[in-house]
Amino acid sequence: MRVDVFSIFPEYLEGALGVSLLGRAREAGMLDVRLHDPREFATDRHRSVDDAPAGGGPGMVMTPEPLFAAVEAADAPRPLYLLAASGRTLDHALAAELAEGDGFSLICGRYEGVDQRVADHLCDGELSIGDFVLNGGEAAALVVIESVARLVPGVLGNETSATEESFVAGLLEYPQYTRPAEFRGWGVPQVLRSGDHARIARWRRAQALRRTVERRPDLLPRGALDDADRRLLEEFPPDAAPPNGA
Ligand code: JEW
Repeated sequence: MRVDVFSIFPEYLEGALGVSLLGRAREAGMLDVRLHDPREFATDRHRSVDDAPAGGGPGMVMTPEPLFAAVEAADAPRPLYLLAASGRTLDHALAAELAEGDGFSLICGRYEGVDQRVADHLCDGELSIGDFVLNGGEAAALVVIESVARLVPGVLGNETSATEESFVAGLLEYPQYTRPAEFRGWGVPQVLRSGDHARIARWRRAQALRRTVERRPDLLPRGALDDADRRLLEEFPPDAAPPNGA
């Protein structure tokens, strides 16, 4: 998968893209991330990439010429998205859609934003990562790349985990525990130490269901819980007292 990113702060992205899952995927040749600095395509003697807003107002706006030139020189893969707080919000379905393709590209703005002609005549769409304002598109680009790359077959080390986890199943994750079996008096739930794998699977699904109902009911289509789900929630009531009475 090829991902081209356009940013005046390529070093901001390079660090994060070089480590852990993304770094390994790039080294293994599964992920071909190319960073492009539009400032290299600025033509004035100060290498400017911003100018005053047309019509007046505070701050600066990114100019279209260096961005168009950088995208055209790179022959950037499509779709090409502008990161913006006003874009379509990224979710699992969009990440999965992008992971199915051979690549995509991202433009990171800075300042008060990017000249509208970049969105209108260069990009295929605008992407947001949530309803909050960042100082620029770089942090959002990393979120998009990480969420997509881990769905690309062969990028994640553990092939099964991306399909079993939350949002794929449409539910929040069940709680995870590890050793020690007791930490400062707080135990690992007894069911997870029982060795009864069928019961563990039922407990985990009950936890995922209850968490989703309580924390993110918007994720559950109305009437999504069937009778089997309701029986599971009854089998594992919330805050059940430990069997040993501790
Ligand atoms: C985001 C790119 C470029 C994405 C998400 N937008 C905007 C804006 C900014 C400052 C003042 C006014 C408007 C900051 N900004 C960005 C913000 C992406 C840019 C400039 C972004 N939140 N924020 N999901």
